[in-house]
Amino acid sequence: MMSHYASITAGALAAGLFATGTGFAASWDMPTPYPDGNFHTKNITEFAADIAKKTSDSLKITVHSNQSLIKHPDIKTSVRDGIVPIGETLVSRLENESPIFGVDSVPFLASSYELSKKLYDAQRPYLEKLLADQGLQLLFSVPWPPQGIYVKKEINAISDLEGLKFRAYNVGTERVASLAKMVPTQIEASDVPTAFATGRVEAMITSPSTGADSKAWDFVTHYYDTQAWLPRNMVIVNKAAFDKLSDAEKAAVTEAAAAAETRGWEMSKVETEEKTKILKDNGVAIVTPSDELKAGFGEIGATITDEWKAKAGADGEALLETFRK
Ligand code: PCA
Repeated sequence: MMSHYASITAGALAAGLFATGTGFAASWDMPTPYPDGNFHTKNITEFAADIAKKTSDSLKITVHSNQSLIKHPDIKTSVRDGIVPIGETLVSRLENESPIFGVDSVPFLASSYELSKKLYDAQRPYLEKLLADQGLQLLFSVPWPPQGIYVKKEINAISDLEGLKFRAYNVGTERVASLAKMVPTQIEASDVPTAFATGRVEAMITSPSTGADSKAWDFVTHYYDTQAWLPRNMVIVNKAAFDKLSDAEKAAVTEAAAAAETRGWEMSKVETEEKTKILKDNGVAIVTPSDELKAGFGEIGATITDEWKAKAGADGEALLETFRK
């Protein structure tokens, strides 16, 4: 575990966590999971620049992208424990803590930006409560483009996926794999190219963004544009670290977060088209799923929806009711 934090010194951390609100400039290290070129990272870099500007550099955030400071599975815990004051994670990566975190990855529940926004609005109070219970505060949350299937062959039905080694990134994608009789393995986005190159996996479901980031044309031939769900990332802050900021710094963070959320949703929409074109330009066949494939995936979605409802209990029911209003 320590190796993840090797690149920051104890002194730098102490300065980041304790020097705020006392007239000294604060510097915050911010681990994120995805690469520099990714739109989420670009948005966060702008968020950090915005805060530096608004506070005349009294609060400086250094973004450590691509799991370079802390591995994705450890980012939430590290922010909770105050090892770092702020970080980004995929919301649904936390589904094993509570089903509420995974609602954005239930297939076909909310597969447009409009519905994704409605689902976020419905989820937000529960999300904030779950995070607050761990001393965490939600700053903003931005969706990935809709999720599609990457494979090395033509697929016309779910049965064509049977037996494939499938790259998963959360509980929901593991469940999709199991229901399609595939064999799931959890792999972080930054490890996708190696996982395909070494044969650990041979198919995945993700966005055109992560497909383009990982140069999917090197290892697959087809992209099935299933538009199954739009999973979101979130930026969270350690509440105790936030509370140590001056009022002006707090306002700068909150305002920059609101701006980043609006900007991020717009970037995501633009990204969908741009990155799908990049896949195409590099020779990946962009395919609209056949009716049979759609129907089969639809059934998997219905099963996962029922399973999610059963797991998520009264809170889940209330969340879905708000969403459907
Ligand atoms: N990219 C991330 C999560 C969803 C997405 O589109 C990934 O593949 O890990």
